[in-house]
Amino acid sequence: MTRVLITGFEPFDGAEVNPSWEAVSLVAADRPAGLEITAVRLSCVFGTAREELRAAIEAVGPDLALGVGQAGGRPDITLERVAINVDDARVPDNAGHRPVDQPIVVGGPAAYFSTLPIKACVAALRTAGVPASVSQTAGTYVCNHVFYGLMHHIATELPTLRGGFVHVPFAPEQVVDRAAPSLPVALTAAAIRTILLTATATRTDLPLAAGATH
Ligand code: PCA
Repeated sequence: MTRVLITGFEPFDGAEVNPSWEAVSLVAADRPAGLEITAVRLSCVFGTAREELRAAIEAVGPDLALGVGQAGGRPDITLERVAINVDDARVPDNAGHRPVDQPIVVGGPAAYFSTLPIKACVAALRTAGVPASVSQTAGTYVCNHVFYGLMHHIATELPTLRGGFVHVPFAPEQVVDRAAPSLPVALTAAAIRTILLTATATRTDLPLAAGATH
């Protein structure tokens, strides 16, 4: 049995839903075999979200921790490769804060890599018929903040915990009045399930080319 912590986010930037939490809660309700899943909804607030994640890790003691967030405008499921040590908010968070060029951890490394098999996850998703790719940036907003916080926690205190982050597209109901890509929440949930099962079963990542020129 693999103990898994998955997190989604509350809605932000004036939205009414956040597909990351909608999908994560579906995955937890579905109880995939072999996985003991705890789902936690994080605030979209710098600092607070990291503290909520830390408390959840302490409460659950997971083997695997996967953060999930919405990346509106992206057309596919993206496995994040790297978390960077900077907060630079395009819009205020849900507490009205808008940090610019602030380190997440003062004196911390510039970046951490995901320790999940991101290439194997992309391959498994594509095989399952779900559009997926590797992303080279998780942005500089609350998702990257939580991802960096997770990887810093792992690097400094919990070396056996495996962790990473996935961004998901808008849900269709968020884009009914504009030409923007979306993915049904049930498909996003199926994708998260596939990622968890692939990450559990895969210790050495595939050498799949998934780079980008920008
Ligand atoms: N997406 C935002 C924060 C919360 C969310 O779901 C981001 O990409 O940073």
